[in-house]
Amino acid sequence: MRDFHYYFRDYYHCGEYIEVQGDKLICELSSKYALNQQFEGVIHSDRIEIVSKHKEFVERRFGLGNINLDFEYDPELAEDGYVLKVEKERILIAARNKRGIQYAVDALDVIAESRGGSIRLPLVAIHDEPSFRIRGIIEGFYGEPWTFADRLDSIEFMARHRMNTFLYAPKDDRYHRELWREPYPEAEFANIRTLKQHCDERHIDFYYCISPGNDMKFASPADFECIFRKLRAMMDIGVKHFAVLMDDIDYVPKEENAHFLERPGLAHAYLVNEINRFLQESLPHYRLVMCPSEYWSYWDTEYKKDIRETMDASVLVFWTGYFVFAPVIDRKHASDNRRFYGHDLILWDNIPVNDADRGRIFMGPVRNRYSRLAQHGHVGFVSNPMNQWELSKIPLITLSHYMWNSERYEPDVSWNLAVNEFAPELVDAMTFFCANNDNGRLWFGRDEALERAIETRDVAVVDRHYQQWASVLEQLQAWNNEKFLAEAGPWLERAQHDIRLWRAIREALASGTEQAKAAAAEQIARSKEQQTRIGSDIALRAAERWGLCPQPEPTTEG
Ligand code: LTM
Repeated sequence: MRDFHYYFRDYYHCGEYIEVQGDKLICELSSKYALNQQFEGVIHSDRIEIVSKHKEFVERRFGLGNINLDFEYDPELAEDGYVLKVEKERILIAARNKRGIQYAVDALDVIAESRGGSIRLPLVAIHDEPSFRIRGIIEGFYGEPWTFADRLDSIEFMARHRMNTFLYAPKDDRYHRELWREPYPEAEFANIRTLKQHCDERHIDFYYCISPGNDMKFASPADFECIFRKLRAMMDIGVKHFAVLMDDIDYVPKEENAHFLERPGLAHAYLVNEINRFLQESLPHYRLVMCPSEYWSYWDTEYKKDIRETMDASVLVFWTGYFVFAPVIDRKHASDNRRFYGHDLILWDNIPVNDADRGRIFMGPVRNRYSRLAQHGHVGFVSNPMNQWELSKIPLITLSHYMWNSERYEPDVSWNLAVNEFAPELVDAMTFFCANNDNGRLWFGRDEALERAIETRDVAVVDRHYQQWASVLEQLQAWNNEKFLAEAGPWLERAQHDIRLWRAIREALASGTEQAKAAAAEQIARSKEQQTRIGSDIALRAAERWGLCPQPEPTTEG
């Protein structure tokens, strides 16, 4: 029996099923959700089709469906939440917004089982709703931004993983940060327009983020006009949500800024309030988020006080947990900071971003986040991923589970589900690859058996480790995911190098000849030159511990 209890918040099933004839669920829809039906974009499965009873009746094709489907509007449900009931004679979906309907239809696809000519559905009642109202991705890292194709794929990915928000903020998009005053060139703007359209089609909220803090003149109407012009251009293509990012700048006011607004908190609140006023005048519905310069601390400051006392209450505030890469975010950090910032918060989690660790990839799950952040003023949770989009998917699946149901989240369960989803034909190999590239910012644990082997000079244990690596590499390199192979390439090469290093070490230990020792020394030297790193450098550390690393010549100076 397939078990969905981890995937859905409340899942009631007593062991009964119905069998629907045909390869597809052709759902005859009766809807009390709205008088004017607009359900385009809620189905993304080849196995589900919705035919409207009314339309079919008019076309005299009534009766073509193989199951009845009722939609209902339920204002009591949480935003994006839904109820899905499979009964003997019909399916019922209740939701409060269109995204809720989409998630319910997706859920139907998840529980349906194709059985060659029929579809089996469990008789169930599912009541599902998210922990966070805002869930998604902020493309907010330094270094090479994602490609346009990556972004389109990420939108699909988010929709399939019950995320609803994409914040566009690549640090190296010069028009987002360095050239914030200048309009986008036509080609780049056209890409943003297409991105926004895809977000609309998949019910993802698109946020345009701007980062003027490096050289903004707070008293300059011309500078404000540059910002408004940029936001206006975005509004013209339908963008409704915005963020002002004041992270990673020298935020101490100088010269005319200091004369005008003395303290950075006052200056940043002023900037955001002006933008908020502009949005209020321009849009009936929008959201504005700001990232303060002090986004990672967990104590109160004058800056936070100025923000909480002077910035408009409706503006949401980002923070990253305590420290830029927070190993732990607990209840006290969360509730203290809600109080210090004085606004509803969105956690900008720097997981799995690797822009500060370019030699590493972080394939582990999110860990150690308080299970009830939402009960302490956190209305949103977004992830800042790696420059490598394809590799980000495994950690992001675990994050999507946390965002949907943080109360029940279990890192290792989610990690396993993520690997199974990402590489179903290669689960063992991918699990090994991920375990050896766990997130060094979150998890400091090491493989105990290997650590003991290094301590006790247990060659056989290390040997088995590298035999496993050799088999894993062979499997991964034969996989038909080109994008994965391109992005993971440097780390696969590094693993190949470690295997060679280990073989040289083993040879040097076994034969003890000067020639073998020299060969090992050469591999060791090459290892030390490598930019990329995997896990805890077992072979190199074994070589160091076992006295195989050439010692530097003692200097005669002094
Ligand atoms: O985290 C924030 C708010 N800002 C930057 C990010 O742009 C960057 O990707 C991460 C990781 O290096 N660190 C930051 O400080």
